[in-house]
Amino acid sequence: MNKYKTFLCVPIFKNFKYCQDVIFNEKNLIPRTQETRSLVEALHGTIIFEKIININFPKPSLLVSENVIDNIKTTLDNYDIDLIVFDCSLTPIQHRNLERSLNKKVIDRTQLIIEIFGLRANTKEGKLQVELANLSFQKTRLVRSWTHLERQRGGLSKVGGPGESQIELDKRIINTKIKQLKKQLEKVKQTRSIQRKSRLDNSMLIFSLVGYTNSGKSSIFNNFSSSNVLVKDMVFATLDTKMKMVPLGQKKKIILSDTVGFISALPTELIDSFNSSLEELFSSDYLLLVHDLSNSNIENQAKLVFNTLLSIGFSSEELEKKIINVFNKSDLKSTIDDIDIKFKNNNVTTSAIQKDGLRELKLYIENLLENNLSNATFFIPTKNEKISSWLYKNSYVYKQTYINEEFIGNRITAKITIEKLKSFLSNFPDIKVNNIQKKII
Ligand SMILES: Nc1nc2c(ncn2[C@@H]2O[C@H](COP(=O)(O)OP(=O)(O)OP(=O)(O)O)[C@@H](O)[C@H]2O)c(=O)[nH]1
Ligand SMILES: [Mg+2]
Repeated sequence: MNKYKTFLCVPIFKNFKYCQDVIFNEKNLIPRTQETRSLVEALHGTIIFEKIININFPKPSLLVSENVIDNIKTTLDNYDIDLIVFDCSLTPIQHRNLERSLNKKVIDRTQLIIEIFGLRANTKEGKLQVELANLSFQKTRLVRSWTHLERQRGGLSKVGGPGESQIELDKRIINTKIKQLKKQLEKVKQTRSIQRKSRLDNSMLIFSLVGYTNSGKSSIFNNFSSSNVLVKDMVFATLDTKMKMVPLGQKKKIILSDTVGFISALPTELIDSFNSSLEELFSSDYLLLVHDLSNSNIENQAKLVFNTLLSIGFSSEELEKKIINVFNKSDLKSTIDDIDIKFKNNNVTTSAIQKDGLRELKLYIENLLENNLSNATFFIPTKNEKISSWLYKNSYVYKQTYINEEFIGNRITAKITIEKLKSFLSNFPDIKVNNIQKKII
């Protein structure tokens, strides 16, 4: 595969007013640049040249000064470059003028991330979401001036295709397409929601692996579920949510889900589009928040994940109950004493690669299950057999005895979650239930 020979420009905004995102300041330069290199790599780019640009006041028309432009031009004369990546968000005007002045294809961080999502999306829903994000982005950038890459390589972008950016895409056409896509997405979402409902109609608790991209979520998922999800030292290796049943000790089972990783300055176009992938998280009983212990930006990454979870609708109290911090990559750095993150006390330290701490994590989960389950004995009259099947579906039944005395029917002993027990009691108020082990509030 052809690799984009890339010139990476990393702006540092000296004036805090211009760096709304925590990653764009000087302090985070090293981890941020590492992350952007990884993003470029994920787009099959090879970085030929890298430049840090200090910006006091971003120029509305060009972002940087003429001096900087001349400087970049000199580099372009000396190296064979086919793509310039600005690691920030460019306005449409800045974007167009930079391409014109530098006479090269320029993309910003937003476009970089959307393109990677475009490469990675596998499911129908994922593909529709990326297309929608891409169109929303294109809509703001109808004036495009450089088409070199599109013609040579068949396009960086899925939208348009070879040569199409030559023709100015008409806003009206884009809007119609956006409407159609939204409709299609709604349909796919409805189907998924039905599937999810049927999947959730059982007693298993759902644990979702969430966290910053590249922290090791899929590595843990694969270890627990003997799956083969792509694990790669690359941002956004996973895009589509995967769910699998994981057996634990004593006949207990959970559903484990692996989700898309978070990243700083995720394009708003994508946040909107990917809300539905994150919606899966609402049905989770617990969130296994995976951190990369070896990353020097770990606290900011944790903050970003936490704030995103808040922004999609979780409350802080809910998160406090649901989050279990998994400090992964302990083979690279083992201490967590110097780390200051929310709800740090609920934690397990792991190394997915060396399979350290995974047993402890399983035990931690088993304990949670134990605390969440109550024993109970149900007396189901023969004429109410339907209720027995409800119990089989919604609890862990481990004993059933037929009784033919003053009561005729089945005595079923089961372990059941408190929530399911509550719903049983309200749905079937006439059924006798004994030996409930836990208090129901
Ligand atoms: N040293 C070390 N590397 C690890 C560990 N766990 C995962 N990795 C590596 O970290 C990289 C990312 O792992 P993934 O499991 O793909 O991470 P992820 O969180 O699923 O990433 P995305 O899907 O991109 O969000 C891979 O190269 C893994 O081999 C670990 O415990 N120690
Ligand atoms: Mg992954």
